[in-house]
Parts: sequence; C-alpha cells; structure tokens
Amino acid sequence: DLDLNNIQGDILSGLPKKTQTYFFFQITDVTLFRSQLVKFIPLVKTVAGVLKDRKAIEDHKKKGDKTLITMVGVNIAFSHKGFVAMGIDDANLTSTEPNFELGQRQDAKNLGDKGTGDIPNFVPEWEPAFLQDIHAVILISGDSHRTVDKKLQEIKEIFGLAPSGNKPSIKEVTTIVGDVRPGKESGHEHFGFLDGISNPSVIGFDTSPIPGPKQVPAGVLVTGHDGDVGPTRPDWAVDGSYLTFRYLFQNVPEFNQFLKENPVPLPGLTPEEGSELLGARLVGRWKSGAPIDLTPFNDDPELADDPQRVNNFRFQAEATFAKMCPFASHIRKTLPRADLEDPPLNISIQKNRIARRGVQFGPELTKEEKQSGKTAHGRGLLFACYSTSIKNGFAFLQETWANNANFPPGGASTGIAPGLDPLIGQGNRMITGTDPNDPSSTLPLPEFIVPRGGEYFFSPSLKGLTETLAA
Ligand code: N7H
Repeated sequence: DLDLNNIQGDILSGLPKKTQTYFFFQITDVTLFRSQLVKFIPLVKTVAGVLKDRKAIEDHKKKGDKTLITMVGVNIAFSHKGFVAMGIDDANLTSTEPNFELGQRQDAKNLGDKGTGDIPNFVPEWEPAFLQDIHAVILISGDSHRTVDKKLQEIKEIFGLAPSGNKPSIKEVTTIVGDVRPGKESGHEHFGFLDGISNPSVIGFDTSPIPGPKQVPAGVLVTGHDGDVGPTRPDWAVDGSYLTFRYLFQNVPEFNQFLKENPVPLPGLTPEEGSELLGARLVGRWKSGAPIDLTPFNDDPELADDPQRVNNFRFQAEATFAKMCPFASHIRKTLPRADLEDPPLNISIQKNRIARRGVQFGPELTKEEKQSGKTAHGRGLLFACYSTSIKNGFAFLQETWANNANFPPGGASTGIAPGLDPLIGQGNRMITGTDPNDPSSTLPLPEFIVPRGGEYFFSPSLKGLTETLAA
C-alpha cells in the first residue's frame, strides 16, 4: 500500500548515481520561496521515477550498450530551522525527536564530535559553512557532472540565483560534490571496502531480497506506516523520512599506515596479509565485502560475489574466539544481529535500522600521500541515511553503540570490553579482539574519520511539498 508516486526516490531505492551534488541553503524570502517551490516540485524524482530509471539502465545494458545514459534525480529535504523559517508547524516531527529539534550543530556534542562550549552554545570543530543555519538541502544525483550541473543551474534559476531573471528567495550556504570512485574501486569507500551491501529490505517493496537480516516494515523508513514509532502524522508528514547528513573526512593514508604498523600476528601470515586481516577485523568484512563471520582468515571474493551468501550471517555465538568477528567491528557495532536479537536478550533491532545512501567525495590518493602516509587532500564519505526516527536510528547507533566500549553485550562473555567502533567511534578510542589468539590484547586507535559538518532533515512527500510547503 505504499504510494510510490508520493515518496521521494532516495528514501526507498536510492537515486542512481555516478555523482551527487548536495546544495545547502537558507530561505530568505518565505512567500517568494513558496511560490517558486511550485515550479521546482515537478523536478523531484519519486520512488516510481527511480524504478523507471533503473529499468532504463537495465534495458540499456541488455542491449550491450556501454555508453552511459543521461540520468538525473532531484530530491529536497528541510531542517527544523527550515520549517520554523517557513512558519510550518512541525511538532509531529520534533515531539519525539530531540535530535531533529536541536539540529545537528548542537547535537554534535552528544554525538561525540570535538568542539567547545555546552549545548545550546556548542560549537563543533566543523567547516565554517556548517556552523551557519541550514534550512534545506537539494540533492541532485546523476550520470555525470555535466548533467548534474545543468540541473543545478535550472534549479538556481527557479529560485532566483541566476544572474538574470527571478528575484532570489534563497541564499546558498554551501555546495558539496560527491563522486563514486573510478574503475575497480566503484562501490568501494575510500579505505577500499565495498559498501552498500547491507541495507534494510522493506516488506511489500523489496520483493526479492537477498538472504540476510529480517525485512523491516515500511514504517521503519517511511512515516505514517506500520513500524513508524512516532506520533500520529498529519497528512503532509506521511510518506516522508528523516534524512541524516554527515560530512565525514577519512584519513586514508593514516589508516593504511596504521594497518601496516599493526599486522595481526597470526602464524603463517606475511606482514601484508596480517595488515589486510586487521583491516577486515576492524570493518567486519574484507575489502571484497566477504564477511569475517563466514571467512575469518582469508578473503573470499567468490563468496563476496554471491548474493545468496554475502549478507547471510548472524555473528556466530558458538564460534571459537579465534574465528569470531570482533564484537566492536564496524558492521557488528552498527547491526549486532544475533547479539541482541537472539536469546538470552531477544531484543528487536528493527526500529534501529537505517537506509544508507552515502557517496564518496575527494580525489584518489596521490603518490605523495601514499609515500608520506599523510593526508594532503580532503576526502571521505558524504554519509546520508534515512529512517523514521533519528533518535532510534543514526543517533542511537552513534551514541549508544559506536561510542560505547561495552557494546555489544556479548563481549562480556570474555570478560573484556569490546571497545569503540574502530571507524566511527568517538571518545577513548580502543578496540579488543583484533588478535584472534589473544582476547585480552587491546589496540589503541588514532582517529580515522573526522566529522566536519552535517544536519538533520525531513524529506517530505510530494503531497506534503505540493499542498503544505508550496503555495
Ligand atoms: Fe558504515 N567503511 O567503508 O568502512 N560501513 N561506514 N556507517 N555502516 C558499512 O555491509 C563506513 C557509518 C553502518 O547491515 C560497511 O553494506 C565508512 C556511520 C551500518 O550489517 C562499510 C564510514 C554509520 C552498516 C562501512 C561509515 C554507519 C554499515 C560494510 C564513514 C551510522 C550496515 C558494507 C566514513 C552511525 C551494517 C555493508 C549491516 C556498513 C564503512 C560510517 C553505519 C565498508 C568509511 C556514521 C548500519
């Protein structure tokens, strides 16, 4: 019963992309903005639109045509500050969602970002642009910079930012461009690991999910449906989703250097193999995507390529310590499958699921960076995720799981705290369990990922945009 023509495309299917531009802005003239929004709405790509695009890509591939087809997808989302600026009552979105109400700049302190002062005057160590108020973001995904830039220009004209024509109703705060990595690295994030393997599959929408974690009811990702634990939604706030954006810089040469200096000391492994194994044990997957839980000591690209197996694991409670995926590995921290869902705890984690839609930004490593082991050019992940609760979703994963050395609780069976999420954990950064033969060995970790900005948004339905936000 999902209305695919009413839900923005990035929420359920992800906008197809080789490149993606995030255009962040403030609304400076509300009345004018609402009238210009009427002209913008037809550009918004719905889930139905994305499905059509994906079919076109498939058909194109089937014909054996290797050229890219021109493709572009536009979505829009508003922050709480944006709704306030527009005079829209968003109480249904704030009443049970303190993170959304606060805004991410203040909430950054709770997330563990570095900075000065106390909430509400907290100033995180972020890029200056993200210290300003952001009212809304327009996402443009596409096959090339040319297509996306052209669409951005069209949008700027609608809102009066082109040199001639309309009066402006908005002010640009910042524009960030993300790019899928080139060649063989396509689909891999900057540390080199395949990403986007495990995302919640939605009952009634994903009709042939790959074996893996339980399907979620639509309301985990789309407001107003079964599984949305929020308050009753007014019409305009049904069929939407919260969008969490995080501007995350990755210290890639430093990460590689750290692996090089700390190979897992497993007999029979070369130092290079030991370093590779350490990386895999930090993430919970090998660079190919093959999970440590199924293949603890060797990468297995065949397994990684097999959709029937690549996500079909629970974290083996019965495995010997040596074979076990470290409790604090990134994918175990952020989706602790059997650790919580199975006896003795039997805790459902359905409400904690998020749909990740990020894209990489920044250049490939240069020769100099590889040699020096030091970052010279900013790069990382434009992290984006959707869910109907930030409190149970992104913020919960970051604060209660990633930043918590005692999570997941199964770690207690060894008497040793698992440590922080080695990638995104903030605080006293250390991990245990990376040495398969020594549960007690503790590895202090430098910072590999640095948050430099972000905001929380709500991505409304087409009906909400048309009937309530535009006028
Ligand atoms: Fe993570 N990485 O490339 O190392 N992530 N992540 N993430 N992440 C995942 O299984 C990465 C971040 C989740 O369903 C994979 O699809 C990087 C934040 C969740 O089993 C890899 C950054 C949060 C999952 C990475 C980053 C999460 C997940 C394996 C930042 C939320 C799915 C690929 C620069 C607070 C877990 C896959 C599951 C998987 C990486 C950030 C959450 C390789 C580089 C901020 C829920």
